[in-house]
Amino acid sequence: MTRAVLSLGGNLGDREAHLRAAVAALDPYLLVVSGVYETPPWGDAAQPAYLNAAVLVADPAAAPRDWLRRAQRLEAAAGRERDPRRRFGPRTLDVDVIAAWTDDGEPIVSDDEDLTLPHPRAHLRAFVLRPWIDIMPYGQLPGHGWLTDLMNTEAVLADLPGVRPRPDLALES
Ligand code: PH2
Ligand code: MG
Ligand code: MG
Repeated sequence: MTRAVLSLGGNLGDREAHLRAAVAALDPYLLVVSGVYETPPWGDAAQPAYLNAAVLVADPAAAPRDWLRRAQRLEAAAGRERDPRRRFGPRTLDVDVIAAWTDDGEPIVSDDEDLTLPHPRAHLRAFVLRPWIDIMPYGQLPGHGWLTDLMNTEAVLADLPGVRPRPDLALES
């Protein structure tokens, strides 16, 4: 059994439809879905605003690699195209495995180059932490401590004012 937190984001095409389709496809594994947030593009300013959300998923049979494979399948279903020259460039849908835990609640650590767990930059990203804290208010990012503390770091505080809730786009059915 593994549980995982997935970060969902996209800024091309029908952003809301891409998030909805991903959440619908994850339905068999879905435990909790965050609110939707409109967020300024991080890392490459010349692109539209993103919609971001986070989900907590569980599967008795899934290893961390299975979450990665499922994430990539959802990106492909949204017509994701990768531009190797723009690492942080625009995309229809990005699904990142942020953290995963065993059945016993032990954090899974991996430095595999395809799947680093926990995600190496999650602690710095308001667009990951803000939705995540919706679904795990007492959560910790393995290796970095309480989400509530991470929300108060300089890097995250600088970006938080730009992160706007979109209650009109609730993904939960
Ligand atoms: N994802 C990126 C690059 N920049 N900015 C926001 N606001 N939200 C994202 O999900 C995002 C980003 C690369 O994965
Ligand atoms: Mg990403
Ligand atoms: Mg990604």
